[in-house]
Amino acid sequence: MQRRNLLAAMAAAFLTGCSKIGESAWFGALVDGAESWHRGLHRGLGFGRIQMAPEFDRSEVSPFFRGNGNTEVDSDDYRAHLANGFTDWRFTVTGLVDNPLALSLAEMKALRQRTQVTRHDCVEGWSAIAEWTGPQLSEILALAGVQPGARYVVFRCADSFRQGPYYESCDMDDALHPQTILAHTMNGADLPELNGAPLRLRIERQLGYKHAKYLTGIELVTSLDDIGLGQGGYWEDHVGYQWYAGI
Ligand SMILES: Nc1nc2c(c(=O)[nH]1)N[C@H]1C(S)=C(S)[C@@H](COP(=O)(O)O)O[C@H]1N2
Ligand SMILES: [Mo]
Repeated sequence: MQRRNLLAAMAAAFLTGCSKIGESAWFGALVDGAESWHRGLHRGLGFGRIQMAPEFDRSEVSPFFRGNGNTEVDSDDYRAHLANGFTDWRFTVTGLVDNPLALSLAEMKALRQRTQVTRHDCVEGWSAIAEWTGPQLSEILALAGVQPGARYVVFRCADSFRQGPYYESCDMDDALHPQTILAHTMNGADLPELNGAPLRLRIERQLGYKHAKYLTGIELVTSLDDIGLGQGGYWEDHVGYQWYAGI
């Protein structure tokens, strides 16, 4: 309905001339609507097939994978966990689930694992290929039993920037995608602090900032309105990055 109104408004605007584009209501609607168009188009192009991000050969792994954003976590709690190999660390699954979980790293590693060699693309203009291993997010969601009202997964992180802790979110389509994994292993070794120890999200059809590092847990929610400033992620809230960062 919204799209039909928009198309009608665009048609009307073209008929009457485009001299005042910036002032017209439909221009604002187009800009606001661009993100959902992107999501619809990105998903729609697959005609119902699951769209997989490209995977590479182990021989194509980049010799150096830089750290970006926070590359250390400035918290006593985190430093204590790092010092003892994350043995008492727990990954929590809360919100709209039948069975809230608190999984140890050993438990995460005991689940069925997926290994994938993928390219990370950062909006700041660099890319790197690495091999990632961890359970699929879908496996953890199945264990927890997602309740019908859940529409988004919110990813909570141990690190903070000036305005508060980093966080991210995705919808159920990306959450259940086969290449969406919680990686504890990078290029065959434990994930280093630089790249998000002990656990980071790999959400391969989206840009770098969606790949939350230093995970502490996830929350299943109906709406993102009450999470942070309501835009679904730290950079979305504070610098206006798009929530849907499909590539
Ligand atoms: N918790 C947390 N996750 C994060 C960030 C961060 O600063 N904190 N930076 C994001 C950005 S912008 C990118 S490009 C990648 C960088 O991952 P890397 O440090 O492994 O290169 O992590 C993303 N996830
Ligand atoms: Mo990034």
